Amino acid sequence: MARHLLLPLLMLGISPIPGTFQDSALSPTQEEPEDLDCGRREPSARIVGGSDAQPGTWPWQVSLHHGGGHICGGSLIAPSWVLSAAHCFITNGTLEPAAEWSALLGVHSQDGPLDGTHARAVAAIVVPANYSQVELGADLALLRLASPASLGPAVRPVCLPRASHRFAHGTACWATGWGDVQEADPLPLPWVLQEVELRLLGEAACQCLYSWPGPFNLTLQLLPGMLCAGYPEGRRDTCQGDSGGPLVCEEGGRWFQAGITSFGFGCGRRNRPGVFTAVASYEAWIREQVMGSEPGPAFPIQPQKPQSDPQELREGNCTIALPECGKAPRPGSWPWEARVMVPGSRPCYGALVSESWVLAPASCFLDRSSSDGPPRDLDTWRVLLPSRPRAERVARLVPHENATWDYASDLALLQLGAPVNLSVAPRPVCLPYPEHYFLPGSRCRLARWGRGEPAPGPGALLEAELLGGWWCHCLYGRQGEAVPLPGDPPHALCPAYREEEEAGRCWNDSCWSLLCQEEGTWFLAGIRDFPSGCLRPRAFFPLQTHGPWISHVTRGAYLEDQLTWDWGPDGEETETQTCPPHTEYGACGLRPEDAPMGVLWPWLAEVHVAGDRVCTGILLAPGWVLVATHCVLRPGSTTVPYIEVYLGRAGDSPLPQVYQVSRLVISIQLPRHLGFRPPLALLELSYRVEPSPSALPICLHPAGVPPGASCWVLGWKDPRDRVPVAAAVSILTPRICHCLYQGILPPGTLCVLYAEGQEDRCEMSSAPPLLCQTTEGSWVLVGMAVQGSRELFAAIGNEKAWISQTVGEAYFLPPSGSPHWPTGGSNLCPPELARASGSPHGVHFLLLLTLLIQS
Ligand code: 4AZ
Repeated sequence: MARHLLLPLLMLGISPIPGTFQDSALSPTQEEPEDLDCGRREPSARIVGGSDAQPGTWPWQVSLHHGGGHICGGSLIAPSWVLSAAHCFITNGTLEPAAEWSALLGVHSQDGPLDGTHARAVAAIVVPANYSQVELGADLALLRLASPASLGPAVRPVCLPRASHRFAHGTACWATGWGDVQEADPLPLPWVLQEVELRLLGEAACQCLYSWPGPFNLTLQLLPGMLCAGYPEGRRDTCQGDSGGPLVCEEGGRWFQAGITSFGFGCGRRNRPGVFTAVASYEAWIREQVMGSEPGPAFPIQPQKPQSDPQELREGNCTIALPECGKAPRPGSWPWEARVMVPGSRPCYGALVSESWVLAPASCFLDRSSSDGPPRDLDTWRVLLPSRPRAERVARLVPHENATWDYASDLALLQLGAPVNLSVAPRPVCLPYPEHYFLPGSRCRLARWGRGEPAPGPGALLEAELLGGWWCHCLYGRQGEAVPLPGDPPHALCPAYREEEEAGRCWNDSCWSLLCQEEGTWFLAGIRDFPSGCLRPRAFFPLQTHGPWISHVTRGAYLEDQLTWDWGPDGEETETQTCPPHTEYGACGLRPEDAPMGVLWPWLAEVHVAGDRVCTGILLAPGWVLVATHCVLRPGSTTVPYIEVYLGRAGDSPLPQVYQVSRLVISIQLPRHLGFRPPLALLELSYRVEPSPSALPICLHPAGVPPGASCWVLGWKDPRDRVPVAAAVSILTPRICHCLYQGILPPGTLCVLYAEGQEDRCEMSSAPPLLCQTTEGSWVLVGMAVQGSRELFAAIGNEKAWISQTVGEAYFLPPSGSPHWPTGGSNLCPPELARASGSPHGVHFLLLLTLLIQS
C-alpha cells in the first residue's frame, strides 16, 4: 500500500526498440572536424528553488509537446536532433507514436506570443533497447525532427561530452525547464523557463544520500550511467515536467550537457538530490543513432580536466544533511516557539519553520468579520524567538488564501526582517510532507498556538499518544464515510492524553498545536484543535496538507522526510472501514473489527462494590454507567455501598496504563417500579469520562432489539483475571419467551438461547449485559442479566424514558426499520413449549424467578 514518490514511475515490460551500445572505437579522433559550433550563447543577452531565465540564455532548451501541452524538456544537439528522456515517451511499456509529439524551439515563456519560437514535428523517437524503467537507468531518447530547426541567437545546439569527459564533483552546473516549482505545484503563468544552479555530486556521496532510508524505507541503488546533482539539504532541484531537459556545465567557454533530467525522490527534499542520465556514458549510442546526419551533434574534446571541489573530496563519500529541524533539548521547551507581538493585542504563538519564516494562525492577524484585508502596520510588529537577545522585525505577512473561512487553513506565514542563525535555539520545527503517516501510538505533545488562554496546569507538557485513523475518524468523522487509508492525508489527528494529567480539566478556549515525535525529531503535525465541545480526544487539523503551500511561500521551510515507516501489525487492519452511525451526541458503540490488543470493549466497566465484589457495568454516557440493581444493591441493605468504576481495563490484558480510567460513584438512580425492585440501576460518576477507544459509551436502541443484529452476552469467564468473553446468543421472541415461562415474567424481560456450547462462557454473578451489533456495525446495549438466570435479561428499551431523563445524553440510535418484536405476547403457546417449561431446566428458571420477584 505504500505509495512511491519515486518519480516518474514508468514500467516497461518489453522493449521492442532497436539500438545497442557501441564500444568507444567509434569515437572520433582528436583531429576529427566538429560538425557544428555548439554550446555557445549570446554574451549576456521548473525547477525547484530556481528563477526566471533571461531570454536566450539557454538556446538549446526544447519544450516537447503532446496533446497540446508541455510534457517534457529536451535539448537541441544538432539541427535535426533533440536529446530527451526515454520515460517521457513510454506508456505502459510502449513507445508513443512520434507523430503525436512536437518540439518547440526558442521558447522563453510558454504563455502568450511565441516570438522567435518555432515548432517542428517529430519524425522518429529512439530509445535504448535496455531501457525499462527510470530506476534501472538508460533513461534517454533521441528525437529526429521532421525538418531541421532554424538556428539563430535563440536556437542553438549544446555540446555533448565524450565518454572520456569527466565532470568534477562539486562543479556548479545548471538545470533548466518548465517543470513544477515544488512537488505538485506547477510553474505559474507566464510559464517562463526556469534555471537552477546545481552542484554535481560524487557517485559515492549520492549513493550514500540515497541509502539513507526515508519515507517508505525507500533506498535507491545508483547505477552506472546515472549522475546526481543538487545539495544534501535539498531545496534546489528539478521536478516533474523538467524531465528530458538538460543539465549543462560550462567549460572553456562552451556549455556541455552533463546530464538529462531523469528522476528523483520527490523534489527538493533533503538527502534526495535529482538523478540525471550521464550523457557521456551514452556517447557511442548517440553517435550510432545519428550516424549519417549532416550536420550531426558535436562532441568537442574536453578543454581541460577540471579539478574536483577539494571540500567535496575531503568530505569523502557522504555528507548527509542531518535533520536540523525538530530537535528539542527538553520536551516542552520548544526552540521554535515564536511569540508574535502586535501592538494592542495579546501575544500570538506560532512556530519557526525556517531561517526566515514563522507559521502562526492567521486568525491572530486577520479579522474574520472585516474585509479590511491584511494589516499594513507590520513595522510595529515584533517576533520573539528563544535565545535571541532582540526581537525580530516582520517584513511580510502571507495569509493562507482560505484562512478567513476554513478553520483547517487558519494559517499565516510571517517573513522575518532578516534571516536568523539557526543553532540549538532558535531552531525550526520539522514539517510533514503530504504523504506523511503519523503512526498510531506516536508520542505527541501540545504546544502553544495562537492567542488562546494558557491551559491550566502544565499544559505544554501534556503528553499524548496518537489514536489510529479509524478511531479518530469514527469518533469525529461523518457516518458512513470511508476511513482514510494509512498514507492518505487524514481528516484529523487525535491525541489521547494520559488520564491523570488531564483529569477533569477542560480548556476548550485555549488553542494548541500538536507536535509529534519520530525518533527524537519533532514534527508540527496538527493545528488548531476542533471546537470539540471539550470532548477527549481532541481532534487536530492535519498540517501535512499545507506542506506544498508552506514550501511554495517560504522556498525553504524544513519539510522533513518521514523518519520511521513501519505500520506495525495493527496499523493496517483497522483502517479499511467505514464508520457506523453517530447519534446526536456523537459516536457510540464503536469497536474495530480487529481490536488492537487490549482495547477490547470500550464501554465495558468493572464496577467494584464495597471492595468485595465486581459487577459488570456499561458506559451509557460520559458520566453514567448502567448495572444490574441486584449486583450493586444487596437485598435488605439500606446503605449505599462505596463503588468504584474502572474503564479501559480488560483483566490482565496488556492495555497500557494510560488507557485506564477510574471514577467514584456519587449516586445510584433507580427507575420507579411498582411492586418489585427495578432490575436496572444508573451509577452517576464523580466526573465525566471523555470518549476514547478505552472509554466510549455504548449505543441504545429505542425499539429494543435492532433488526438483523447479532447478539452476545458479554462477561468474564474467570472472576479473578476478568478477561472479557462473549457468548453468542439468539433472543427469543416475546411470545416464545412468555410461553416458556408461562406468563410469569415481568414486562420487559428478554429470553435468550445460547449458541451451541456457549452457555458456560460467562460467569453470572457479575450480572453480565446483553449486547447486539447492528448491521451497520454499532454495538447496542439491549439488556442486563436478571439475578440467578443465564437466560433472562431486563430489557433496556423499556426504560428509555427513565434513562433519557436521568442521563440526558444517552446515545439512542435513530430507529431503523421496524422493530424486531411485535409488542406484547399472545396467550396461545405451542404445546411443546408448554411441555418444556415443565422440564427440569424450566422448573429451575421458575424457581429462581420466584425468588427474584420476592426479593
Ligand atoms: C519527473 O517526474 C521528475 N527531483 C523529474 C525530476 C525529479 C523528480 C521527478 C528530481 O519528471
